[in-house]
Amino acid sequence: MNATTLTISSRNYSSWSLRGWLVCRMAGLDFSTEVLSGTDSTSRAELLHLSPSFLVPRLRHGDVVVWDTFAIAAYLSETFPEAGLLPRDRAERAHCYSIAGEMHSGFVNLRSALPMNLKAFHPGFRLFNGAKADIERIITIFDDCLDRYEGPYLFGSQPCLADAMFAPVCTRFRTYDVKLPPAAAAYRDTILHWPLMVEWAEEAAQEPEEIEELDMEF
Ligand SMILES: N[C@@H](CCC(=O)N[C@@H](CS)C(=O)NCC(=O)O)C(=O)O
Repeated sequence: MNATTLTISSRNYSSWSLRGWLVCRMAGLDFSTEVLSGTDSTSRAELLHLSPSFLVPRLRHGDVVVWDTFAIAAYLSETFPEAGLLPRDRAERAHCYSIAGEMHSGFVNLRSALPMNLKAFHPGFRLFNGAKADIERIITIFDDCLDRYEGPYLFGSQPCLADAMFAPVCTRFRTYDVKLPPAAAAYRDTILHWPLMVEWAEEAAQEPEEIEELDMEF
């Protein structure tokens, strides 16, 4: 087994697994992916043993163990500084940390009302006001970045940590048929066609059918 292992849960439902996997791939890490479903007691016991937070993603890189998406990204950007996980410019990096941090700690209404589910499509989905406020803020973030750094990714021509953090949101915009202004819609499509996202979505499509308890933010 590869000494470098990323532990994740569902590819279809787990937005944090997706973010963790994206940053590992963007860093150029050679790793194997271990999927723990989290729905049966054996998997949960295994997860508790592997990840002190009881949450995925969790990365083992040789003798280093790191969990929580932001910590994994920080560790990878420190270990592979040339991989471009963060913008080179200090002010841009501060901006990237700020919006990635907003995603990591916020948008609770969006996350609970519009859970990631790559296989689903809900045309005309009715949004409640709390989720609308989150979506408006995310559109402002996208517009601001695309305007300042000229796209097609949030900080210019290459994807960085911020794109990994917002990638699951772009899948939710498609799943729940969220109407977006043109620049944000173009960015959503850039993310959905990002080769790493296409690869992840293809593997998610192979997962066993929907598990009801998982159809919630997670
Ligand atoms: N803040 C954490 C959130 C991680 C998280 O909530 N992970 C979910 C899956 S998306 C999880 O492990 N849930 C527990 C379980 O599946 O048993 C991070 O950034 O990694």
